[in-house]
Amino acid sequence: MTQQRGGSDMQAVKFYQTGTFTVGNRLLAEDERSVQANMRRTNSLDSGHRACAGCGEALGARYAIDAAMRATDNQVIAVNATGCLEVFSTPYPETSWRVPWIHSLFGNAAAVASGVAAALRVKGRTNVRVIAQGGDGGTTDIGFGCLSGMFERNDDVLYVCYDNEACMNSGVQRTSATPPAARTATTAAIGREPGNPFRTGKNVPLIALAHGIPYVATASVANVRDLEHKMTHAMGIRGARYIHIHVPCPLGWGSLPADTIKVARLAVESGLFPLFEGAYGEITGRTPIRHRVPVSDYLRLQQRFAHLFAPQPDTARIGEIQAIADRNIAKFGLLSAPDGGTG
Ligand SMILES: Cc1ncc(C[n+]2csc(CCOP(=O)(O)OP(=O)(O)O)c2C)c(N)n1
Ligand code: SF4
Repeated sequence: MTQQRGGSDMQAVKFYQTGTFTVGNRLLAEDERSVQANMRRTNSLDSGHRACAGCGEALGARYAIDAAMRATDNQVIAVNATGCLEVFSTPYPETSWRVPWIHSLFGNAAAVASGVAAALRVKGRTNVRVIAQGGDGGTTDIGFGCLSGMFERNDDVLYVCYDNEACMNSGVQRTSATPPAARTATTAAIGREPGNPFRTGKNVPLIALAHGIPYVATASVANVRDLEHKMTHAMGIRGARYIHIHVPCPLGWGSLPADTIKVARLAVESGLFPLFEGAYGEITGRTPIRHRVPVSDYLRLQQRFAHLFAPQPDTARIGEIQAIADRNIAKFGLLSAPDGGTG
């Protein structure tokens, strides 16, 4: 619509719903809106950090810690393993964090967090909650012993793993979370088995669940409500908790920065990254797939899988990856409605 005033054309007024104020949120009661829809959210990872454009880890960390801040009335201390999240957010003497934040070594974030929780207990400050966070390399590989110890002692810490499926900060080396066939700096796309070999894998959320801890969940930056719900639920529980968030890395995955959410969503919708919750050793909930897609839709958007499609499609390997997704869908019941939910 063009408005006329004094004979001159005025700029059209467009009622777009942009940014965090989406239609869905506005139609909901205030206490039902997402944390990210609230202008007064903490914005725990503030602007000015040095993450790559489209970094899923930066997005995931802000979503997660903002939700934790709201759930605890801002009483959070974060312990951060060495990795991209730490390096891009805190180039000395600057920081983008708006929460009390401690940098640990690459492999001991869980142990440092356990120590912080113990100190708070001694001081009688149990209203202050402790979160440890790190990448998949710092969590599923080098920090795995400390993490398992934290679980076994049931320390009062929530550990959040931002899974970008490789050691990105040090130049995209393979980790135990790297998917089969993915090209990394240490799994070249050459030879009889190009990319990361097909092996057994290492499912750390299920391993966490096997410790019998009070809460385990997987989440994705593509589903902010689900992620916030899980963070909020975790902050309401005492003892050891674990949330594993899938966070695309445009640099390491060779995806477009603008496609970060699309790529994350396709990982979920294909069944390659199942969203589920568990407690005390049992799976208690799953987030169903809304529109199932073939894994090739997900793989095709990422240069790390380019060798699967050219010079000709590697139907055998794509088929093996599809079989992994199919097994996940069957195992977690991802095509049915969530337990107790409306789906
Ligand atoms: C004992 C030790 N080994 C190696 C390093 C070098 N290093 C720093 S960060 C990093 C990789 C981090 O990968 P990940 O935990 O997956 O986090 P991302 O950077 O991918 O977010 C490595 C190998 C280190 N800091 N300490
Ligand atoms: S390398 Fe990946 S994880 Fe690291 S800042 Fe860039 S996009 Fe984020």
